[in-house]
Amino acid sequence: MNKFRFLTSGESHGQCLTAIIEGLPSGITIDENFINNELKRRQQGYGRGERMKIENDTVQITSGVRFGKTLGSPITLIIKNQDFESWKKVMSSSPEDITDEKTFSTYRPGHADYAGSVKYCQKDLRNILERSSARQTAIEVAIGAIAKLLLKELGIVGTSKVTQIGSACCCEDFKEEIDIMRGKGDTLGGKFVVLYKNLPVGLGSFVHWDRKIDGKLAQVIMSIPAVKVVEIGTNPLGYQGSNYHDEIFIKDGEIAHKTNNAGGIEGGMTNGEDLVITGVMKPIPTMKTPLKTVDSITLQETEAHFERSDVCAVEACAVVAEARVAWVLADEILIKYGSDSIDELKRNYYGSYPKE
Ligand code: EPS
Repeated sequence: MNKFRFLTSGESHGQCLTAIIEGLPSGITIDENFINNELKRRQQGYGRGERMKIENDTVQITSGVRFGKTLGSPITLIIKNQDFESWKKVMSSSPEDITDEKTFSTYRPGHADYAGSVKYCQKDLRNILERSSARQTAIEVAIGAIAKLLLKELGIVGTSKVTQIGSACCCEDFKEEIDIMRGKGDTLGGKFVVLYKNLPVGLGSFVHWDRKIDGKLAQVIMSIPAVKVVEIGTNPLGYQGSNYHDEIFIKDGEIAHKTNNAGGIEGGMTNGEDLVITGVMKPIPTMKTPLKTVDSITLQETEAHFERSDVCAVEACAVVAEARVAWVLADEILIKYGSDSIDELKRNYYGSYPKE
């Protein structure tokens, strides 16, 4: 069972996004500035849309933390949607406010609109868009920041970077690609890499499929909106066993691998090398130059709904992926070394073989 557990709630244009996190030990230092900086990173990146000019994502911690330290009780996080001011009536929970404003019925190909409306029996696709929007990744990054603060107590740190936008693999060309697509009313996807360092050996397990850490990591990356590909380590296609697998040797008196094609995971467990995960994000399906589609009410062929969107959000996606990997690592740390206080956790962690 998961030890680092949480639920999120909130619609894209609703009042706020909320999370309740449970399972963290007491005594972890919680730096609100760090969380807010992670939120800022998610909002940035060339190609983001008008919404990011409205929002200034900052977290409010309403439980579980006192004087900058976790209490061991559930932590509640809230991020207010600034845009809610313009959507109060449209997003009202009261039946008295019912309105046709902002309803739409033309499915956006590639988004959750069609399957979601069939599944939840909705004609107004606003009822699908609101929760399926990538807006919810803001609160996920705040949860990831809390997970990162736990990891930081043990010296584990993560970063990410964008390695491809459209067909451009060199960051000098990213802006140009995005500008061309903006001019066409089109969107662009891309590739990103997440890297975590200083991991212990043995997070995850080989004994059952659902305890393998690579499977858990693949799930959290694949379920980010618009992600279609996840790779761990070097893509093995075209390699022979002899030049793909990472030979083991003694380095400065310790066991190490000569290369890291496995991306830090062998047998569903961390092997002490850097964790390296690549994700590919498809182009955002909400497009200014709309695709052909069908209207869910008239069943006539028409053009897809567009309000506003990002041209490219791969940079934001990389930050979200970094946060989600932190969830998994924090969970695995708590499963392996778990305890009620950070002091106890550190004793377990530093006292365990083979970490000194
Ligand atoms: C997002 C907020 C959304 C979108 C984007 C991500 O805001 P709005 O719908 O008001 O423009 O900008 O989500 C999508 C494009 C999508 O298709 O889900 C955010 O906060 O990251």
